[in-house]
Amino acid sequence: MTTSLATLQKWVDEVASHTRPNNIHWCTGSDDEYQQLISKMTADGTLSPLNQDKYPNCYLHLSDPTDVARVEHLTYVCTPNEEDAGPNNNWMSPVEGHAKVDPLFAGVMQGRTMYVIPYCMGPLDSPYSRCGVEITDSPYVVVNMKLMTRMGSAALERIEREGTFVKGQHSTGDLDPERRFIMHFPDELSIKSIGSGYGGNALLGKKCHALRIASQQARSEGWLAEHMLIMGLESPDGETHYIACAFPSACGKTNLAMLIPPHSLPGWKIWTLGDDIAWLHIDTEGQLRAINPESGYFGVVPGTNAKTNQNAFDMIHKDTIFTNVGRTADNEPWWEGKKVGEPAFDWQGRKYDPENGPAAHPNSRFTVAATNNPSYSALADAAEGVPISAIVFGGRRAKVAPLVFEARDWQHGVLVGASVGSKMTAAAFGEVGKIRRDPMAMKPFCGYNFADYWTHWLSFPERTKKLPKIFHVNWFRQDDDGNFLWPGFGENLRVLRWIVDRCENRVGARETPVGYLPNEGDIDTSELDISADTMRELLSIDVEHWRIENEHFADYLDEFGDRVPAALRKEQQRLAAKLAEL
Ligand code: OXD
Ligand code: MN
Repeated sequence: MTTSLATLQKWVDEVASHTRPNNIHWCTGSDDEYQQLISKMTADGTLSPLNQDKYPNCYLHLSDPTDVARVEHLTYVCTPNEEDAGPNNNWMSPVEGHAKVDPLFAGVMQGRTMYVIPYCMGPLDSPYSRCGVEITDSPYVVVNMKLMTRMGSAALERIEREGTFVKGQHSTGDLDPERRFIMHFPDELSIKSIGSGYGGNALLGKKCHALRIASQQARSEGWLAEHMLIMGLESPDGETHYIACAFPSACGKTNLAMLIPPHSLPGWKIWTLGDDIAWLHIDTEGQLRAINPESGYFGVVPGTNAKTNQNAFDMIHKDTIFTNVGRTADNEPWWEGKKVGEPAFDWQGRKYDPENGPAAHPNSRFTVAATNNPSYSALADAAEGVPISAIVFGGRRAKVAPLVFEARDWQHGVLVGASVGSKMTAAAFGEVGKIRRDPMAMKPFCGYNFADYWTHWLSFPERTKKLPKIFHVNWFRQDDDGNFLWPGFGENLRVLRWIVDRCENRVGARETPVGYLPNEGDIDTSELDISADTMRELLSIDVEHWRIENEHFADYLDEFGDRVPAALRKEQQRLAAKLAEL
């Protein structure tokens, strides 16, 4: 297969003549193609079949041990002007960026097949969707892209019709961390990634296109590309509200998006639309609507069990690619927190020995099509997306942030989102456990200067009067002995109910300097083993902690200099003044 689109053919020819593959395969996205690639990879050892009786169509990939997470320190935004990338990104000029990676691509595909993957981020017939083409020498990337995106012939047809697409050039290279770069060229709508096969670095439709490049496009076109799950909450009366929640990587977006209501809240249903990325547009009626550009999940495996996330636990029992988990003697995948079975081998293929650390890498992943999820919402495929009632920010904080609060208005909500801080997790190479600022959970993903990004967020009240309310949640608050105060998981629905009730003006709230908090008793704790004192602590504001937090945030804003929007500074100062009054 080739293409009628001359610009696409020309680019594919150019990449081929530079990288010199043995042959070129245009991906159709068919199930046969998927199976053939799986067979090829099981034959050459890239994948190992797992126990096919208990895990039909499931395979294990063990990556190079140095290639297990996103590499933020090797990820660059290449804009002509450094200021446009901002202090939140590593920067190189486009000339320097190309000069750095192009030599690494020279001849890199010799002896390999070059795969051309046309893909569509979002439903194939949605006006909000955008397309791209990834060229890669990794069949592992191809099968992951098949599970994660709408890829193949139908996407190519749309690309040929539209004539525009994001160009993503990827090679695993020699996997040497010294020759690993993830470069973005937003003005050219292109990405060049070399030296890594890991999801966020190599599945270019995901973080590189759907967040870094798309966030730039969204800014100039008046929409938002966000690191948010999308879920629907259906009440026992059959009323469904959709919410979009931004939490940093590995902070429970997948678990929340697939939440199973506890027995004590009968009649509630949760529908999953997405677990990682939301594209938000204002429709012709002024309503904010969301689509999930992806069609599969690339989720963190450890901790997934029948109690924490029954839906995920069930869906990964078939048709799943596991990366970097351990195995039982019976060849079933095994991970810490699975609660059943024993590890016999670890994620490096060694006989399991606790001295070597966990059996599954803390950032081991499952890749699975979204349709495998028992709570999958058919509206995930709706061209028009779903209307959003609430935007929810959150992070992993032991102190400071209460269980839930509501922003006063949109402008205050932008401050709430911009000041998100969270403990770092294994999803990225770096200091796990350290608190870092992660505005809107977009620190690793905003493809341009955060100051301009906040200005863009602040412009939304000029576009519509019907914006959703903004909230902040923290499932991770701890007591002085380090015990979690809130049970989390399915019980989080109790908090989401309060959020929906606030959106519908069905419940009051108490005003505090940080925002509106639930009145005592308004979060339903029936049949929950939690004392009134604990609830009070969960919903308390420690003024001293907040003052320090707000001062840190003011210092953080200073890093962005004059570009920080005045309205955001004003919100920060307003909070400082209110806290000072107490
Ligand atoms: C992810 C991440 O993989 O945020 O979704 O790292
Ligand atoms: Mn993510």
